[in-house]
Amino acid sequence: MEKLIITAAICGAEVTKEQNPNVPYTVEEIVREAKSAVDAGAAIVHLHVREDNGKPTQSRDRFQECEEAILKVCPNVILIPSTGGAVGMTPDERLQSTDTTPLPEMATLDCGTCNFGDEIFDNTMPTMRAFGKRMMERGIKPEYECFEMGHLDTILTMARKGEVPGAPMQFNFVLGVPGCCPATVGNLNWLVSNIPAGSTWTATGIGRHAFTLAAPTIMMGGNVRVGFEDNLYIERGVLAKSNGELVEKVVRMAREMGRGIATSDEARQILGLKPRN
Ligand code: KMH
Ligand code: ZN
Repeated sequence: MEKLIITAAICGAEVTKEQNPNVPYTVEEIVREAKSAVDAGAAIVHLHVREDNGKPTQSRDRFQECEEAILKVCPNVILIPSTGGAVGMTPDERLQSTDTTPLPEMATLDCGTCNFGDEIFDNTMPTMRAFGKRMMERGIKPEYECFEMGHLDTILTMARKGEVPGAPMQFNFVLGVPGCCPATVGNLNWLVSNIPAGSTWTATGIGRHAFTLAAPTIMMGGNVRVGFEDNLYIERGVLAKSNGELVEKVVRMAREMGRGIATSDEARQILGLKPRN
């Protein structure tokens, strides 16, 4: 089995300091959280950015500032900026995270519209075509985020038509968002059974499912995402002190199950990215 790639989703667009005071907003806080995750064993940081007051933004300049600051202290980490942003943002607003210099190695590409709590996360076919075109033009590898079973078929059909980048594809199955696909082993197994041979995949369990989905994922040979974007607790009723603490728990679980942890360079090789140096 390949080594385990751990992604830390350090910030997200929905969670707040009121829910956990360690959620990062400022550039300094975002760097602090990225470093804590990388030091603990994360090979990848999935990045959203905020204004200093916590408002989610997809500003190209804010991504540039945060990415430069993270890379100063974690020079080898793989950054996956969000093109999902926050519910209600326009496609053009969301795509700004693919405008940074240097271009990101990867970016998320959300694979369909879905309920998202009380809101609707809007990803129409034209939006997804525009995002796929942008990533093909710029050589950015998408991480295909699927929140629903049907999202997988949607994105595989688009890849067959050449509307989004094709093999080798990297999927992130985000399970347990209220209103979307539940975080069960059966659902995960169905999704994993239906990806093309040679693909790679990650699973993200939302809220209390963070670690109950991580365990089967480690055993099934997938990769794991954790972080404040997805879950604020290290255990029932206990807030996590940092993203690093959440990553450390996955590292411990993997060690117990006999799976090694991939460095960022090893993750580049597993994901089919160009070597950094
Ligand atoms: N904030 C969510 C509505 C992504 O990063 O691409 C969408 C999201 C997905 O977080
Ligand atoms: Zn995200």
